[in-house]
Amino acid sequence: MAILDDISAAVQAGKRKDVEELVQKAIDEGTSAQDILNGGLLAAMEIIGPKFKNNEIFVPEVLVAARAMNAGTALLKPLLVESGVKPIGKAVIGTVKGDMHDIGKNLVRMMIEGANVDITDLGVDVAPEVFADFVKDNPDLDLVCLSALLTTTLPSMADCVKAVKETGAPVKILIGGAPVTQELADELGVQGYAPDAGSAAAKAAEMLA
Ligand code: B1M
Repeated sequence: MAILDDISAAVQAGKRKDVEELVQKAIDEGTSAQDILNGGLLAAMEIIGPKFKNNEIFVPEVLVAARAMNAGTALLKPLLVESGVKPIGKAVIGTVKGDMHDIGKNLVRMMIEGANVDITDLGVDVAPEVFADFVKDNPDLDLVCLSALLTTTLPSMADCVKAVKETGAPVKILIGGAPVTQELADELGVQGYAPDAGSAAAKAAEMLA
């Protein structure tokens, strides 16, 4: 459908106003919220993710695209709720204790949100007990996402993983950040690692499937 391709193109170009206008037009023309989400907004993310991963586009482009995408999702949200389309899962994200870096974490959050996941952001410098308390307070939580940018905060990431595991809740854990590797994920016994925001959204969707 041409309008869905136009929505996808506008998201990729980061044209927030165009996205809002086109999504509203599609709604007014009777296109279902589900089709707009899958065929327009999420279709754009499927193109942006790999491009970012392959260094064809960079942080500023991804940020504006994610913002444009979120503007479109905001218009669809009430309709999706009405038509019973549920997010694919519930997640929480934060940068681990001692670490104040949040640019990458914010990108990851936006991309995961774009994959239709209900995600809460606990911010930066998040202590293990804060993650653990959130897990305990939210029994319907599926996924805990931990970000670390400093080699010195990798032990803090390990503490967060330990605290979440000790709650005994059946949540999965996804980790990432510049010094984080698949080897560390294996060592910590977590279910997921992603090297960048696009892969994190794909991995989260895979882990929630
Ligand atoms: Co800091 N810093 N910094 N810094 N900083 C780095 C990370 C550093 C590599 C710079 C360097 O020395 N070359 C270095 C770390 C060295 C190391 O430990 N290996 C460093 C240092 C040492 C420090 C301080 C200690 C400096 C000091 O005070 N002496 C200090 C620490 C403060 C603290 O956290 N306690 C510090 C402070 C800061 C600022 C506050 C000035 C600022 C942060 C601002 C902010 O975030 N609001 C800052 C910045 C901006 C950087 C650099 C320049 C850029 C980081 C960034 O935002 N990159 C960085 C050097 C660099 O990377 N060139 C550096 C862009 C972002 C999109 O990428 O964050 O990697 P990134 O996120 C990626 C992936 O990592 C991944 O996806 C993201 C998107 O693709 N990812 C995940 C991230 N989280 C994920 C989670 C996932 C999956 C993927 O699943 C849940």
